[in-house]
Amino acid sequence: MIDLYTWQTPNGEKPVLMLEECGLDYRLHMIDISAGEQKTPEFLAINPNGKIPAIVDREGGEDHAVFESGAILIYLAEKTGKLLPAAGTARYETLQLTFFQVGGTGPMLGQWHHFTNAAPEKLPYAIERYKKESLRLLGVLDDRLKDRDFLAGDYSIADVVNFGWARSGLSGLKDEGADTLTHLKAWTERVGSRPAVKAAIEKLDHAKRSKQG
Ligand SMILES: N[C@@H](CCC(=O)N[C@@H](CS)C(=O)NCC(=O)O)C(=O)O
Repeated sequence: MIDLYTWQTPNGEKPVLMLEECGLDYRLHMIDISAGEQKTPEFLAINPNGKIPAIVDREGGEDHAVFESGAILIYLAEKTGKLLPAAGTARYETLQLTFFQVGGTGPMLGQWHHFTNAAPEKLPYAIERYKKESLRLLGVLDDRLKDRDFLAGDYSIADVVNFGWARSGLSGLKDEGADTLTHLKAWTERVGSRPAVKAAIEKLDHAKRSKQG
């Protein structure tokens, strides 16, 4: 059994999608980041970085904790042999598009969102900088998808990791130019129609509502 500690955010939904795709048994523990539950000593013992998501794999005799969403997806892919080719060009194409997300669209869209919606002061330079870079990165994905169904050949962890942030960027930046990214939009619809993705989104939504009472 795998324990998953997460919340309903684009980073938090990635391992839920992956666990559903892989058909693994897991327990969902909702860590309310708006209430600071990611900074409790119990959670910091699992992820000293104090951010969701994290997993503890309790199978195989020894508990194994993994944090960082990209590392969690690679861990689960290697555990099951699913969604990450074992070797060769296809493996490195998948990994490069996975790292592209965790080091690119995630942080850039996260900062754009922060400076646009949360910062106490409106800083036009910061808003413009993160908007421009987010749109550029989403454009790279859009271009890649102009002649293929999935980001790295067959459906893979590259699609799982990019899905939530692409959807959030397309919606948040719709009036700022993201509405022209039609290949990316079609891909989010393709990925979003997968039964495992639908199940993951529903479970996370239900778990959040139950937690909030
Ligand atoms: N690079 C990390 C980012 C994780 C992250 O930023 N998590 C956010 C939610 S999306 C979080 O826990 N925020 C609460 C905080 O920073 O205290 C990953 O991909 O797992």
